[in-house]
Amino acid sequence: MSCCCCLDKITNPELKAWVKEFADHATPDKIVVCNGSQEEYDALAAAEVARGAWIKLNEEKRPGCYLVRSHESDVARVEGRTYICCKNKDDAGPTNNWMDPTEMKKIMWELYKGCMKGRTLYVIPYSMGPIGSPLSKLGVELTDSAYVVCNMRIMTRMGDAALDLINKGAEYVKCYHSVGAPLEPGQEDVAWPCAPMEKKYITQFTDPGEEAIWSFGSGYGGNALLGKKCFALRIASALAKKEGWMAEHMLILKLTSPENKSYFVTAAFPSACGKTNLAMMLPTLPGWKVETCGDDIAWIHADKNTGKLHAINPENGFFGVAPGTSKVSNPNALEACRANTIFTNVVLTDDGDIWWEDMGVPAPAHGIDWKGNDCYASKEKPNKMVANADGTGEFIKAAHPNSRFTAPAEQCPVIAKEWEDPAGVPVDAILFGGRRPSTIPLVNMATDWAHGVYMGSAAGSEVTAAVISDQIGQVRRDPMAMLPFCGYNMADYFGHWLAMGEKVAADKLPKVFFVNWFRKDADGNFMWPGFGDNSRVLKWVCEAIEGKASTKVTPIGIMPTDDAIDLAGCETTPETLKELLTVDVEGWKKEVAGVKESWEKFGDRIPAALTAKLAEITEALNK
Ligand code: TSX
Ligand code: MN
Repeated sequence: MSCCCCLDKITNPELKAWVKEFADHATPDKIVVCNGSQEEYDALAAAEVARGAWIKLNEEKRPGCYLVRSHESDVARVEGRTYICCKNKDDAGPTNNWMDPTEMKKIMWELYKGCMKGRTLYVIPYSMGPIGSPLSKLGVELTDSAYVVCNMRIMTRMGDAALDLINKGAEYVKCYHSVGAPLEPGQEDVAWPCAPMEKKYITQFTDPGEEAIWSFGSGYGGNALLGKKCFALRIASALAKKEGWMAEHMLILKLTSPENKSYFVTAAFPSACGKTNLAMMLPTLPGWKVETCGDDIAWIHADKNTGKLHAINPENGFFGVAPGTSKVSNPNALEACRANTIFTNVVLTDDGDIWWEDMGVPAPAHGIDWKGNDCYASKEKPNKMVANADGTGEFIKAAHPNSRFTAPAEQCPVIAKEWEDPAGVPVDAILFGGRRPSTIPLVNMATDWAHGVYMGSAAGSEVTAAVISDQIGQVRRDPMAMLPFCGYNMADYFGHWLAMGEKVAADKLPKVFFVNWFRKDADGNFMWPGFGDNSRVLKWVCEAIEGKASTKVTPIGIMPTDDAIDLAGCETTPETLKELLTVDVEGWKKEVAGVKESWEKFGDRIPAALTAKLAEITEALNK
């Protein structure tokens, strides 16, 4: 191994020794300590283009943009291969894969042996949260993937500024990542190296003082960009429990009323509920404005100065799902990825631009699909693509359903000026939600903090035909949208939520709401127009925060009266709204029973205050 002089930049002896130890074991050809500069990024991207792995997009249409196609087997997070490793299995809880830390380290250290042969070891120092904010946390990722380096540069504050802090002695989380595909001398590399499924591991070590992330075998998104799900959610949630703050799977938005009063709202929804769309929404209500602070993760602390809960977005970019992102659903996201963006697994058009399903523009006559095959506009439907050159035959998914754009947050046209405030933004409201075609009303406010925690624990989405067949119509619970991301026992996590309610005065706590944009009528049509019209619900949320909303007390919470949601200029009829705001008592009895059942796997670890809240709601429904 040619040990390069740039290791001299690492003056923290502990960091240097750790890098050297891993390099001696993984045996890369060389080591590069990343500085985070544009030049470094450009050179890495150019090298990937030169070896045929990346495609530079049309500089007029998509300046500074690239298309990458992953291996067909490496397209999403791998929950079955994701582990929480701590000494005590019960501390990981029944919803996480667990292995003993010593045993896992033995397995993975063996996998890392020689794994970077023929490759470069990149050292990525990074900050989750603005550089130097007291709420930020540092990490160092060692990786053999240039794709990871470039994506981490967009998604985190990466490079010299973070290294400076670590050199000065700041704490950091140690992260190993390898695609798990060593190159023998003379062996030609493939475009997207990765390991077979049985060798993939995404491991979080969560014992206090032992926090670390070891990832092997996958190059994709949440498996490989270790600052995001692995650090900012799994490791951070475990740290937050210990240190008295919260790491949540939440967007953060700033809402401004026509009276020019601003509110900060966080929201947690399971996947496919449109979190990024809500974070960047264009309100249809005149005079209302939504600006974005973050679209995926919120770190929340009790603030000593304001006495309120404050949220920061630890990320620096958006790693958004491409299909469905359109001028109608999210014009701001489209603008954010107009330039300086990495696209993964979308369609390449003949003019060097990109396309995906439900982009709101007709499919190109010809393109290259995410697998690298020719695809063609369908003759039958101009918004779909097929594999046949004559435009006939079955529709294909020309962009992978989990295809992504990696775009700098600062490019979002409605990024809030507060988005990098080192003190975070004061949280006025927390929304939970899910895709619930029946029973769950459009909006419902918690009576108190414990009720809000109950609401979060009950979140989930109904399983649709697109997923697994034997569960259609059933609710898949995803408490606080954290099921795949909580770094410890979720029953203890509910307890931590309850404890956070004690950290600030009751009147300074955010109000908690449950929303449902996805109710369907008997014919299967959506009853609520959603998207920008959700501003009508947010208006009521603000009125409720001010104590000026028109409300009714119901067995399930505090709800708008039938005329309390502003429908001016909205296609929804008052009759439909009334239905969206009716408590379906029989449906709710089943709902509460479903929540209770979802708690069974936690045994008596479920906090008593939550059991009491469930009993209270049940009793009110039976009255
Ligand atoms: O993101 C969505 N939001 C939040 C927007 C701020 N989606 C897309 C979900 C997939 C990521 C929604 N889909 C929303 C919503 O509020 N609502 C729906 C359901 C829906 C879909 C289409 C229509 C109405 C509702 N109407 C027409 O297609 C004309
Ligand atoms: Mn997410």
